[in-house]
Amino acid sequence: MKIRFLTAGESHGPGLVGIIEGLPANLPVDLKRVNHELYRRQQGYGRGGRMKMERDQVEVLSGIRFNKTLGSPISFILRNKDWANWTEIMSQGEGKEERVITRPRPGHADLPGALKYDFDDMRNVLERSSARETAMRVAVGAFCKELLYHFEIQIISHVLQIGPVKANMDVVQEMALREDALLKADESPVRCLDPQASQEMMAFIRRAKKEGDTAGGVIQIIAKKVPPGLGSHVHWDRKLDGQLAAALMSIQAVKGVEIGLGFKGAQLPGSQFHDEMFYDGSKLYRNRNNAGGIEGGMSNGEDIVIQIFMKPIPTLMKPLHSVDLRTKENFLAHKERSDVTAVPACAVVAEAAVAQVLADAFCEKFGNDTITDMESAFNRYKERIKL
Ligand code: EPS
Repeated sequence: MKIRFLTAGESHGPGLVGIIEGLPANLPVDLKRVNHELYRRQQGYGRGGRMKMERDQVEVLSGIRFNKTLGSPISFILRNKDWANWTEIMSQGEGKEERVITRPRPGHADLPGALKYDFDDMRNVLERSSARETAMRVAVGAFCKELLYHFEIQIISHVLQIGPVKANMDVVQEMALREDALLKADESPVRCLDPQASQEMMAFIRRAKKEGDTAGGVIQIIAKKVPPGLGSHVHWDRKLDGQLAAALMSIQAVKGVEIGLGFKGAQLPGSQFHDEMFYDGSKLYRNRNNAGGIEGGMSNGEDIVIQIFMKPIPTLMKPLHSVDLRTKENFLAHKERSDVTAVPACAVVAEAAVAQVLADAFCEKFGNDTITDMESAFNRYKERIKL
């Protein structure tokens, strides 16, 4: 592993902190672009009150000088505006025991976290398991995207399904290949490239909200212009698909990852599943991309295509059945401010996770001391394989 990162911070604490180590020196960094990624994560139809309050922006503490990386760890903080309302409840010294959580939400980290860490106030679990932490993943991913942009790699995401409402695959697959796909997805309040389905998804979210319910969905992430040979077949923990799946599954509420055609491939014979190769006189090409751009744990030069499933958020305004852990009485689960759906935001977080894994694999393949050495290694490689 060449790129490492740590995140810290509680959802209603003073702020979030991130450190990323391993990006090469002299990489141009546009902090406006980094903060724009944080803004993108805050969008999406169906989000709760918190996103109206916060204006997520990182303040960089180290690792960057004159708009370029130094090769040293980049560290940054993001202050929670909501902290002002939680100073006593989240105090690091004496404080107030208020908003105590004793009734675990089914599907949330509440119960296993309380048992594992010996807490009877599950606020101590919620504060860190909260998807607020994904703001830091997006910041880490945004720095990694700066490296990928430098080598013209683009990562896009769009929403395929929210609840039962599905996008028309013919419409979205064609649009996803266009240059402006990311901008078009950003323009939809649900990040869906099918305008008709976008409207239906929003109507579904409104219905779920009225019923005190939440909604999950399916997201597609595509990485374009990835060179072949990232990752490796030689050892299990170096396989690119394994690394991508682990990074994506570590995002709060993500419960499934498919590469390329995914589970639909189970019904096809090998002759229809695998992507045939042809030579057109100057370059090798394929008739399809069912492999999703990865063969043998390595990128193969095609677009990397991934789908992920995000489960519905477990905080319901019409709560499910639960048990009070202090009194052992049957009760309804804890309820507090939350989102009806965060699927569009999760798509932006997923882009960041993919960016981090690809940047790491890129550094492993081409070295990560300084950008000029990396460029020479990359150009030499392109020349050898005649990309
Ligand atoms: C989130 C911040 C949270 C939630 C949401 C995502 O803020 P709060 O809990 O103060 O409303 O809006 O988190 C969850 C849904 C969750 O289950 O943790 C954010 O910054 O994205």
